[in-house]
Amino acid sequence: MTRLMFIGGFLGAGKTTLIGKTAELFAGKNQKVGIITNDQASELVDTALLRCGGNETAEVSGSCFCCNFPALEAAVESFLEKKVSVILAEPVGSCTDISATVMQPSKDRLRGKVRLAPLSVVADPERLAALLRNDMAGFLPSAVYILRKQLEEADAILINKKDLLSPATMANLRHEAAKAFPEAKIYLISAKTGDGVGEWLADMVLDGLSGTHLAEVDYDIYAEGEAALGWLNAEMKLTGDQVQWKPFAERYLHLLSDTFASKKAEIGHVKLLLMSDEGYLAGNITKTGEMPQFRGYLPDSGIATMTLNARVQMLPDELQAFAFDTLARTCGDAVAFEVGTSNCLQPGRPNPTYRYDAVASA
Ligand SMILES: Nc1nc2c(ncn2[C@@H]2O[C@H](COP(=O)(O)OP(=O)(O)OP(=O)(O)O)[C@@H](O)[C@H]2O)c(=O)[nH]1
Ligand SMILES: [Mg+2]
Repeated sequence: MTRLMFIGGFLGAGKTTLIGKTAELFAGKNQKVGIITNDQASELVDTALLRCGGNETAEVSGSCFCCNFPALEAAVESFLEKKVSVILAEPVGSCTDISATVMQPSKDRLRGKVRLAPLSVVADPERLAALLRNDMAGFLPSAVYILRKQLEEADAILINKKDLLSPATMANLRHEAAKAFPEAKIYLISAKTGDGVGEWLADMVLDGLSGTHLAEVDYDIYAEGEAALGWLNAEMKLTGDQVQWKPFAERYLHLLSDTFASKKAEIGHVKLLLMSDEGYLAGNITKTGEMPQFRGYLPDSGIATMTLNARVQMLPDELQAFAFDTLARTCGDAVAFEVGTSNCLQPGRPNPTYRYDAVASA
């Protein structure tokens, strides 16, 4: 039976990177994989990036999985028709209460069709350490609440980016996370290198451990936390004369990072994808003040499309204005940009299709 795996966690924790790595591992065993991405709006960097990696992808956009469960179900069904062995699904990084609103309904509504894997929640080690120290300065308490609830409801917590950690930091984080979130099994992984991913995957096939508990979630605080983050999804065409795209993207992300830092607007995740017929370049900043990280390669050329997704603690109109002003500064006279679509929003109050108040039988 097809396995359905939900891989959640806060913005920028490494969900998409882990999904890409996991898909690679399954594909290496000749297992067909389907990936479901999810966002409040269309034009997703994650979907485009996963497709660049050769993955078959379906998108639930315009609403999160919990608030549009029928769309999630339809995406699962479409992959079942294609006879995939595994479906990997990434909920929106600012969503929580996934156990009550996605895992439990999946047990009932997809019974006999899929084997549901444990709810895996990916955590950025720096953010996790800050949360455990009660020191997530920068984010409003209601946004921090979402991160805490995501970890509370997890069956498995994956402390990611272990390639950046010393052995002592790893041991300490594992110990502290186990104390704070005793209902979850803790893993240390690097989604980037694949270190530890095999060990976690081996446990994902164990039945009976999925959606084992619910977190108590106050929807007033949750809604306030979601609304604190402005959301911008935009796509544009860039043209110039043999533009060097890597320095261009570096300049843009550095300028954006400086702009948000000067406004004291905490970054959840800013990601961009530059594409042409000859390649792609993805750039990310997951925290205020962080150096941009890049993947992929895009040769110099006169034309490229850019998809930009930004989740930043500020009003969406302001976010859009900063993003475009900063782009104009980056382009100067050398590059022209034409906006195709741009959608900025403040996520509304979560209103789940189903919400269980008890764990459903497996
Ligand atoms: N060093 C290191 N960086 C990583 C690792 N996993 C992810 N990253 C980086 O973290 C950033 C965010 O990764 P994503 O996979 O896009 O994060 P996400 O959780 O899908 O983010 P959202 O979809 O915005 O919620 C990217 O720059 C990744 O390259 C890891 O294991 N090690
Ligand atoms: Mg992602």
